Amino acid sequence: MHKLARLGMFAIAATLGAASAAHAQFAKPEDAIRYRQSVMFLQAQHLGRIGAMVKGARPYDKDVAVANAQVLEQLARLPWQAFGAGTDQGGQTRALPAIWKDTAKFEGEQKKLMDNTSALLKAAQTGDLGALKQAFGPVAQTCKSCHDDFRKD
Ligand code: ASC
Repeated sequence: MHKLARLGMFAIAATLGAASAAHAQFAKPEDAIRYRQSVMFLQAQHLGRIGAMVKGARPYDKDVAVANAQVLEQLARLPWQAFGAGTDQGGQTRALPAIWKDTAKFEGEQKKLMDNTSALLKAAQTGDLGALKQAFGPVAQTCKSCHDDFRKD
């Protein structure tokens, strides 16, 4: 195959790969549930690492803050595609029916998390612990407000 044609095929494959990651289809509802729960597990881990510095339990380290904030910014985009129709599993998870009823509000929480994690990354990149502390609150608060409305207990 011509070099350029091969390059073109690669570009198309790479684009499709990125698109399918962003619009993942799940083989079965259990996979969607495991996916979103896995993402939220990671979110708790990475937010916790920044939280430890914000609360003074760990020494402040700009590089650690940035690395974790980068992961959080990416993770914030991921869980939502895994809340598709038919993934409520008859109330066997902590996902509340409001997720599928009050879609606009749920999407508002999604946007808040994406915006607040982007702000957290920018704050981390300043290297200023005070800025990191300020940006940490809104992220944790968004976890909480979304769980209050859309998660059981
Ligand atoms: C976490 C976690 C949450 C949020 C929330 C912040 O680490 O598991 O649900 O932070 O507690 O208020």
